[in-house]
Amino acid sequence: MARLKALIWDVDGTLAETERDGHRIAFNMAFEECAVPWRWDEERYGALLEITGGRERLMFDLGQRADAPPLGQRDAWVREVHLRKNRFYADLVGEGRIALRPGVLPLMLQCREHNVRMAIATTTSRDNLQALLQVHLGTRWADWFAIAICGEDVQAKKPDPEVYRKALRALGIDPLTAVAIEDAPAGVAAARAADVPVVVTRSAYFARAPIEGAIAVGPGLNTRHKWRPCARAGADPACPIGLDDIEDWCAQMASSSI
Ligand code: XBP
Repeated sequence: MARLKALIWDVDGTLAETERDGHRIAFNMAFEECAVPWRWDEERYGALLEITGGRERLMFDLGQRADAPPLGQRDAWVREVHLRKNRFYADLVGEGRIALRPGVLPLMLQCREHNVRMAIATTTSRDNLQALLQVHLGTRWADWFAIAICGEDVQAKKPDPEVYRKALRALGIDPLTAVAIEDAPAGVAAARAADVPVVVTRSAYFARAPIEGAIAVGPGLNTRHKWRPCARAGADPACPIGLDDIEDWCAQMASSSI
């Protein structure tokens, strides 16, 4: 492979456990504020994650409820609840209640040190991204990334590859010189359809989900334990995953496809 030029980060589930501990809680707070009795428990929300996009997820759920608002009012209702959800979400992450997943910051710092550019490719909105990253990377968080493509920047959300294609175009690089970091099958499908190799750091909701087409799958970037293929031999297993490991996996992918 040509040298790794960019890491493209997914956000929800990959940078932080924002689905279980953030969006889900914030949706429930919005339901309460809108005086509806529904609450999404962890299990129900996990099943709903098959639908990407918060508004789309809520609309899907309404389609299964007998007590949902009438069809003609649904769009406006969903918009209103989603807006409120995002306000609660910004408060939750703004208070620093949701940490970055272990291993994320060390890999980001290594990218900066070695001039490997970074990008964001996410289904969530720029406001939600900003709320999360300014707490952890500071008010100049955007300077860490060459480009951030968010939900409002695309016509079709993941698993559609548009978000990755846009990120590649903005970076001006060949997909095989980038690597995506994802946590879930929809994200893997989006990156693969754009020909970007993917490393999967499984999140709580996708701990056992079948993953196809990734160059490596593991439990988190903070450890070299339990990665398939194995992380760099001889390195301390307690060390986080680094650029060397990612380049090894890319090289293995390249040699197995000859
Ligand atoms: C994950 C998603 C998002 C969030 C909610 O995006 O599916 O929909 O659950 O975000 P990714 P919004 O993994 O690509 O970061 O409510 O802002 O849509």
